[in-house]
Amino acid sequence: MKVLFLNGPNLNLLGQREPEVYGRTTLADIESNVRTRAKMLAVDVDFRQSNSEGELVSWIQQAKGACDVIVINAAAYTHTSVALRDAISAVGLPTIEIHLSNIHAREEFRHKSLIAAVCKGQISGFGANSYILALEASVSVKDK
Ligand code: CA2
Repeated sequence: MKVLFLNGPNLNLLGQREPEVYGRTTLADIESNVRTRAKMLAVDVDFRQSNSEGELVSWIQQAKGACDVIVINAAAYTHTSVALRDAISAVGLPTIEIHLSNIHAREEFRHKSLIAAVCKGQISGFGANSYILALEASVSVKDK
């Protein structure tokens, strides 16, 4: 089983800027934690980040036939991107939306996710552990 982790804009800055909001853990630390847990679960992981909406759309399209589940932290595109929503819907792979912060406890503009309705579910507010929870959910969501 293979899980594709996609990370959207500015997540490459994790741990380097605004630690009071997003903590001190870097995206590389998160990837390493995910890979450790994935080994225990016998899951293959592809872990990517892009600041470009188009690149994220292309990766979602290419996941068909290559991955079983997509886990996506679309970052700011969560709240704006019809293109990501359409790509997730078109590809039809089980997709799990994740966030480090609880988007529903933040500014009003973050409460709306344009991708939520085409995802299996949303994990939001558990910091770096949101990624591990999503990996574990991927295993159960795969064949449903
Ligand atoms: O909580 C999350 O995971 C978010 O997806 C993070 C996004 C935000 O736009 C979403 O509303 C919620 C922001 C990611 C930007 O990450 C930064 C990291 C360090 C410094 C600045 C931004």
